[in-house]
Amino acid sequence: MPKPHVLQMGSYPEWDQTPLDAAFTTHPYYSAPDKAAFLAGIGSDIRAIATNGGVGASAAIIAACPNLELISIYGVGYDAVDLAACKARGIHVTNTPDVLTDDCADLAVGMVVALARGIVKAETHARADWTKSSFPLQRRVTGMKAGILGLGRIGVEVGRRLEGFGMDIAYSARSPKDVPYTYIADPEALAARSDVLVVTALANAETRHIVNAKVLAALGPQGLLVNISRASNIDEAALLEALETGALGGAALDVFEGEPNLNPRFLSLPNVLLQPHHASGTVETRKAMGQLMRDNLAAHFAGQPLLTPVI
Ligand code: 8YV
Repeated sequence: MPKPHVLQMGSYPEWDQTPLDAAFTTHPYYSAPDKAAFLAGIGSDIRAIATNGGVGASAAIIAACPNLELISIYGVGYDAVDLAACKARGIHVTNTPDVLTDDCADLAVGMVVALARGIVKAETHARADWTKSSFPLQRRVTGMKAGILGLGRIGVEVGRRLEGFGMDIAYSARSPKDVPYTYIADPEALAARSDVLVVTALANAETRHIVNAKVLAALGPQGLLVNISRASNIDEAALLEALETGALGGAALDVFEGEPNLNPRFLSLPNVLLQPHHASGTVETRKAMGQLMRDNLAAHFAGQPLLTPVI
C-alpha cells in the first residue's frame, strides 16, 4: 500500500518525525524555500495536513490541496485552522486536548505565583544586588481573589490548583458549570472582583479582544493578568498602554501577537513576566501530543473513528 501524502506545516521533535515518516510520505512545507512552488508541485497528492496550534492551516493552504481529507493539529487550539473552509469541503480536523491540560494549568499557576512574588526579578537580585539592597516586598498569593476567564478543561484545572492557595475563585464562561466557584458572565465584572485574572478561553471571533481596555481598567492598578490562551483574546495595544501607565498592576504572558517577534514595548516594562509560548512544553506532554496527532492520522487512514475530532 502506498503511504498517504501528508503536508507538514511545522517541525516536530525527532521522536515524532521518525514514526511520522515511517507511516506517511511527509512534505515539509515549513522548510520549503519557495512555498508557492512547493505547494503547486505536491498539492494534489496531499490527503492530510499535520500542523500545530500556532501555524494551523489557512484557507489558501487548504485550497491548494484539492484532495485533502484531514487536518491533524499537534495542539489543542484550532483557531489557526480555517474551519469554515474545512466544513465547506467536508475536511475533518483533529486536535490534542486532555493530554496537555495539566501542563498548561501548571504553567498558568506558576506564572501567577512568579508574577505576584517577583520570582524572576528576585533571582536576578539574589545574584547581583543582594549585598547592596533588600529585595522589595511582593504580593501575597494565598487568599487572592482569582478570576478564570473561560472555564474549559484547562480553566477547571487552573481552578483546582488555585484552590490549593486558598483563593476565592470566580469565572466567566458561556454558561455556568458544575464547579464550586462564583459564576460571573461579564468579563468586566469578573475583572472588577479579581486580584488576578487568568485567561484560559479558547480563541475565536467571539472571544477576540475579550480582555479589552475596560476589562483591564476593572482589574486595576493592583490587578494581575495571566494569559496562557491566545494573544487574540487580549487587546494587546490596550494591554501595553495599561501596563505602561500603571492602570494595570502586571501581566504574565505566554502568548503574543506576532510571536515569536514580541512588541519591543514589552521588553522595557518592569511589570511583566514574559514566557515563550511553552505552556504545553514538557517532554512528557509533547510526546503524548505527538502520539495523539499521529493516532488521529492513522485512525483516519484505517477508516476508524477519529480519536479527538474538532469537526
Ligand atoms: C503548542 C498550543 O505550543 O495546544 C496549543 O494550542 O498552542 C500549544 O500546545 C503548539 O501547538 C505546539 O507547537
